[in-house]
Amino acid sequence: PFLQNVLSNNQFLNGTVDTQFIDENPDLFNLKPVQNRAQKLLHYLGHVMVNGPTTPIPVKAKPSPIDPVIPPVPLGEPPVGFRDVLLREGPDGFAKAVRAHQGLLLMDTTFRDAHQSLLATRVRTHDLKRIAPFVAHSFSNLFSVENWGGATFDVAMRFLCECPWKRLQELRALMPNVPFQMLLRGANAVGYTNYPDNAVFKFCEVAKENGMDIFRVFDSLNYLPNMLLGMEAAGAAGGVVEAAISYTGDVSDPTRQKYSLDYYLKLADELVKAGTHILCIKDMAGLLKPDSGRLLVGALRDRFPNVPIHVHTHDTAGAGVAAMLACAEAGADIVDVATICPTMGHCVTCRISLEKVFDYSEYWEVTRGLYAPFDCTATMKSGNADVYENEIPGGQYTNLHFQAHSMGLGNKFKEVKKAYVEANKLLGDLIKVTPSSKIVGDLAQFMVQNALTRAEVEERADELSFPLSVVEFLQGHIGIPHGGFPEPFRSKVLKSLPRVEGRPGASLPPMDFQVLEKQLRDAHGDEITPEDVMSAAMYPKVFQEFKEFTRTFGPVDCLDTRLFLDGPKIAEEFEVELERGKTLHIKALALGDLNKAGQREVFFELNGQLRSVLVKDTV
Ligand code: 3PY
Ligand code: ZN
Repeated sequence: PFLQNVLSNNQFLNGTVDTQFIDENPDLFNLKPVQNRAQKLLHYLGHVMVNGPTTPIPVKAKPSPIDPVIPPVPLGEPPVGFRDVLLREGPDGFAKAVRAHQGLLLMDTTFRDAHQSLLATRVRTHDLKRIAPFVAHSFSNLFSVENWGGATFDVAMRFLCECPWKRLQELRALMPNVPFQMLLRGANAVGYTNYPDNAVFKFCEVAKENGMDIFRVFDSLNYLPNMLLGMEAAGAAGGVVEAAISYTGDVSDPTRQKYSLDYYLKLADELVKAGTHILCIKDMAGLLKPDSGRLLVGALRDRFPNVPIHVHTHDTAGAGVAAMLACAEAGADIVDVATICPTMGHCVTCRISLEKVFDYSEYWEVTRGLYAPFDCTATMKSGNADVYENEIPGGQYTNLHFQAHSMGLGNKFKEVKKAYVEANKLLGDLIKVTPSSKIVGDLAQFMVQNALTRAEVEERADELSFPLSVVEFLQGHIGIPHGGFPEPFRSKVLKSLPRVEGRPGASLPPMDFQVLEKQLRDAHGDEITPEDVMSAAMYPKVFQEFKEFTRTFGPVDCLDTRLFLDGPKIAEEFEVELERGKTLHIKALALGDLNKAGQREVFFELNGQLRSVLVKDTV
């Protein structure tokens, strides 16, 4: 009868009970842990004011001082969208409706891949949430919004100190009408290595429960058994399966036929046979030239008249829009666009209001300014057609550029790109996308650091200490590349090291989620959710650090991005909404002198009361 604890139970508070009452009412001690979120956030802000941001900053630039304007959104529910079709008809009916739709459909990648490539994946849930209702109301006829998976899962916890699941839940509530799409790295789920099969299945199940709709499944080597595993996992969870063929080389170049039209068509046959709802060409490096797109998509269209075709590209060399329009003419049903790449405005054929696109672009243009410390344009001033030669995928292209830049060597990037080409040849000309792209990149950096040419690496392969990722790749840890492993290079590197036969996940023991959950409860208390268990399953160490960070610094995802990255200025007043109806009013007052213990006291006004925090000065 009593659902109140000792702090709220009237009978208990009035003292009209004896001790037997306590035994009979265990709810009395159902006490929530003390919530001192406000003090924790002050601690965080003080820390940033004294020591600078907690997240590594690749560029010496400050977040812009200009605040984004959120365009107005009408009251009431957003209009009906494709998600309503999906909920009504299920994945098969949804795919039919997409194929039957007259005119080109768009997926907006602004919430995931675009900022993964241009802003080092750093866009926070805070800024996504603010514009989400506008997207739901203004772009209700989108095929989907890609807002999850890929690198976002790891980066959310590691660098943004926020929960990736919470992002999904909050966006779902704000955008009920537009399908959500995620990037699933096949048997690597949202990580960089193969996971046990049951982890991939469970991950998809929990993602679907949290509101994910469409799973774009790829494998970094286009290794069919890995792709099929990811597709099965997404399908078993009740998701829409979008099998994605990663594209490399150039189908229209007769001199480059390792990845020929025939290769892509045969792979597509297998994926369609396996029942994919949608077929995707994933051009992660922006290599698909208009003519090649026309050839490839045209051939797929003829072969699979009933399967929706979706094309993804990048604009590294500046030919993205032309390629997408060529693919659309050749029969693609859906193409990917973004507003922080200049492509959405170009695809005006898609019954999307130009005026709304302007408002959307303006929001992102200003919001992008907040992420200046991560903006690739700080160091990369233009597109570069050299991507046709080095084939580096979008996210990695900007990453490697940042790395070379931070070494302070302007020419280093050029050198790394050249080494990347050579490393790729050494490894047998791979498809390059996470994680195979990282393996090629690691080998390239190894070659640059040790001033080794390809011939030297080949010759001395049995004596060099290669990066672990390269050795594990050759052992077969992520699958088997098209055309097999390079010999005699592989044998020289591996010598007697064990080789994985076939699909790596098949030989991994299943993960015990009950044991994992118990370990997490022991370490972090009883508030562990099924979503937390999956975070820990994917990234045990990152999750552990994220929980420890939150225990110290509180829900930093509630802070505005400028405050999160740069902290407040002295005398700055601002508000932090912890949850609906619970807002903190904070003013930064002063920064104390360094004390003998190497600390500074930072003074704030919190809801009209003086508060201070002691912060160790580590600068
Ligand atoms: C990822 O795996 O994160 C990608 O975006 C690949 O293109
Ligand atoms: Zn991409």
